[in-house]
Amino acid sequence: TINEATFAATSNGENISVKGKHRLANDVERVVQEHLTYVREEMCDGWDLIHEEGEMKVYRREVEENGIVVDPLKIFHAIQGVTGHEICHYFWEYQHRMEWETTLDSTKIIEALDQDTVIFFQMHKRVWPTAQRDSCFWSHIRCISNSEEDQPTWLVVNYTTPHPLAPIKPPQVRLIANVAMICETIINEPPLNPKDIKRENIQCKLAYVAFVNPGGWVPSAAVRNVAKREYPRFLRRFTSYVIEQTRDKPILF
Ligand code: 16C
Repeated sequence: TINEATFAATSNGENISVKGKHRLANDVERVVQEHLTYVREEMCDGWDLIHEEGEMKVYRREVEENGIVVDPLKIFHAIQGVTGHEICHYFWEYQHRMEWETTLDSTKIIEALDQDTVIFFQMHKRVWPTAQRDSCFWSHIRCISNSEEDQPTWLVVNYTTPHPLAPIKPPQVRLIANVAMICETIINEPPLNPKDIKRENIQCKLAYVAFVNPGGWVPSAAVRNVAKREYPRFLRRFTSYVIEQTRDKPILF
């Protein structure tokens, strides 16, 4: 039988869903797999290290499409005392967002597709003198088991999608984002009994990947300057927030 969700998805000719899955499940699967492949690729020609701060390394590749800056960005970081699950939890959960996001005027969930996938509508801070940007994207959190012994990989992907509850209303410009946070947990000098693992034994290796198209022309130098300043600022603030929030809580593996 065709359920309502499957019919809605097939009748407009896109996102043919498998029964029991939501209408964007195939999209989510494809983009998650692309990120898992992409994050493992070597950083070679064309990538510039634009910022280094302790364990944090920010790389960027300069790319323009029709005169619009769409520079891919990759950040690698290592954070002591937190797990990949904790980092992804705080990055994905709506109720924490405005506590660490400094580049937003507002955020809201406009649809829940399943318990791990929601659709956000966000209004970004205006960068004078350019038009204000908004965004609408599905946001998916996932745990991937690698082997019995290893800690799982956790990831969050945020990927632009259109939505009837989020029409584009000029003068706002819709930006296009494809962002991933991919985390592994390392346990240093593991005690014999896993129950004895302390925060000082754990470390999260994090990769943050962003492809952002501002959705319309913005002066190249301005975008690159804002990006170079704001991405490290975001990761610094976000990771300190997670450390602060988890300090006295039981470790979430
Ligand atoms: O990943 C981040 N946040 C997530 C939850 O909100 C989500 C966000 C995705 C959108 C990321 C693009 C942000 C572009 C915003 C343009 C306004 C910048 C305002 C600056 C205010 C001083 O995945 C963390 C996102 C961290 C964003 C850092 C800002 C990067 C700027 C990129 C340059 C775009 C310039 C466009 C000019 C209008």
